[in-house]
Amino acid sequence: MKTVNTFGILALSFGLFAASCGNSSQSNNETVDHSAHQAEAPATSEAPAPATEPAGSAAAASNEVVIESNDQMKYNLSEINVNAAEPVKLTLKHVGTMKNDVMGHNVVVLKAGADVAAFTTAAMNAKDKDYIPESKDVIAHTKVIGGGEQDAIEFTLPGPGTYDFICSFPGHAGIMKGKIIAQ
Ligand SMILES: [Cu+2]
Repeated sequence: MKTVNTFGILALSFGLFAASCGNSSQSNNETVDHSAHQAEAPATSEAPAPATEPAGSAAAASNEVVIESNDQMKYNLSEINVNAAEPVKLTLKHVGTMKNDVMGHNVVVLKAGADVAAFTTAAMNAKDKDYIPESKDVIAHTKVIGGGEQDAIEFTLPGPGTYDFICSFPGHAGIMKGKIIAQ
């Protein structure tokens, strides 16, 4: 029994060590990441964006959109107002820790009037295509990301209107959905 306790303490202190180690290495990411995945290096350098939902500005049109997603299968935004005449830069961040095969998220922007339910069903069977089935209704989409990752896309909407966006990871679109209102 004593060995179990000792092991528990060791595991705990290792966990703490690993956590503090993770924090300190994060500040050094700029040098460390060069040899690693290039796609993630700019992600971390852009990361220190402050809170993305200042309560008052939700209705103000901005074409620089940041959507957060989490381990609770939620986006932090359900309505996004943009200027229809200009390109939209949309960044999806996964602020959770779960991997993309378990709690993966994306953002799929669909054409106005798209059959969201039909698209969602088709997406379930499109795992080999990153859950983006062949469809005329897709305007743009991010890749499926896991905790700690982000992906940015840029697209231009066809014109003023209301566009559905969803997460097409199986089982998520019922909750992870919203509207882009372009004026
Ligand atoms: Cu999702």
